[in-house]
Amino acid sequence: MKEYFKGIPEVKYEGKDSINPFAFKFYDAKRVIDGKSMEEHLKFAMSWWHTMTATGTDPFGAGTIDRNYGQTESMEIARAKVDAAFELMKKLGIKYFCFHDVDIVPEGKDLKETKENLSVIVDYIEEKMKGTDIKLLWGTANCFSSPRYMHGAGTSCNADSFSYAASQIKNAIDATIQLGGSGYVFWGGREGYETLLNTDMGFELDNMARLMKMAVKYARKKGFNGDFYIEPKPKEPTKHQYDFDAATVIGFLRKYDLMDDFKLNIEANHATLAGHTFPHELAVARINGVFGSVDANQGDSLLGWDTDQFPTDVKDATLSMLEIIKAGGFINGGLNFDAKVRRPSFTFEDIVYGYISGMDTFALGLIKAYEVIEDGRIDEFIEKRYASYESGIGKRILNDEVTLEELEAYTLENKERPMESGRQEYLETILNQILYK
Ligand code: XLS
Ligand code: NI
Ligand code: NI
Repeated sequence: MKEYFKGIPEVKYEGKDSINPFAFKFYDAKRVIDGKSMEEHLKFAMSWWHTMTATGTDPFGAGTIDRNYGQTESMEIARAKVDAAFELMKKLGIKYFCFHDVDIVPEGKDLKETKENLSVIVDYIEEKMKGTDIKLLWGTANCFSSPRYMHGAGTSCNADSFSYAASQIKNAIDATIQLGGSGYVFWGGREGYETLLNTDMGFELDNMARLMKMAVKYARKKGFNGDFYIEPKPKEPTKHQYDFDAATVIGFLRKYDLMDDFKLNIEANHATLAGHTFPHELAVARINGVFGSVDANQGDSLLGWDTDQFPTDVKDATLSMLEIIKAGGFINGGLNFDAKVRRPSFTFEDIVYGYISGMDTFALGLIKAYEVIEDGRIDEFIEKRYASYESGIGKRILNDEVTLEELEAYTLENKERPMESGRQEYLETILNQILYK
């Protein structure tokens, strides 16, 4: 079998003092933390699009990265990509992957040909998975790149585009089921609008929900019992994306009665584009019972777009892992690196460095999150902060036992209790103490 990532050994854990560039400094897959190994906690996944397919193009320039894997014919390239992907996952010890239909196969001249291409490559991937412990985390359909989706897919004004998207989704669901995937993602790349001058927003959202309901009905009929996910993003490519943030998506799911089948796939860089933090979006999903999966990456505070960099911010990873742990960890979901190397980082080694840095960052985040939990001072502070609800009037409020009139009477009769400090600065020193010890 041809080797693509030449000269790159299997990446192993060597500890924090190692200077071997092809070793993990913090990710020790089998190390057990709170009854689960690190690999079970983190469920790292490889994104096919950024890792196997993206060439480094940007709006100002051509690709810098060769993703043809020594082949010239498109189906041969697709096959070689599968070989290279499995080699990379094995070398990195990554057990999951995620894909869009068009990442794994070339689009044919029509739907029929694309469907045939898909079936050939999905069979090949299935074959390749045998004898490995590599699994599909989730599949999805790219209903945003083709010109036919210029007005949207599920939200298009053109019923034939809606129908084409539905067909693509059907085939991507079939592929997901065939490969044993535990999730199916909707990311609404063109589901939004530029101007209300040409848009009936209510009509478009009703149609989006129709498409999702059809997808659920079809997949459940075919025996899929994994999760559907919506991946919120506020903008890019459209100005107003309908799935703006976690809270907006939850409102949509409730309105259209989709809460039983859908969870959220929270992406770090999308959170920051929405003016939130990644932990905030995770917390919104958690408290509404729809935390599902994660697209890990990071943006750049000076650039206003989805730069999809490999995550390197340990503090952010720690606070995010705290939320994920509180949400009960990953069940059907996992931690997909929706991240790509920078345009000048065009070699195969760079991809490996990208994954090593992302995996080590989240391994450290996991370790530090448990240290924060074990330390207990932050959780204890939060708990105590609400102590006025443990007895007296506070308890009666929590028990829904009082009315506005009763609260007025209580307030007239009683002296207000003194304020207590929020202690943010003190809590920040605790976090730093744990992060840098
Ligand atoms: C784009 C999204 C996309 C989804 C899958 O910004 O992150 O990559 O994860 O369609
Ligand atoms: Ni994503
Ligand atoms: Ni993204």
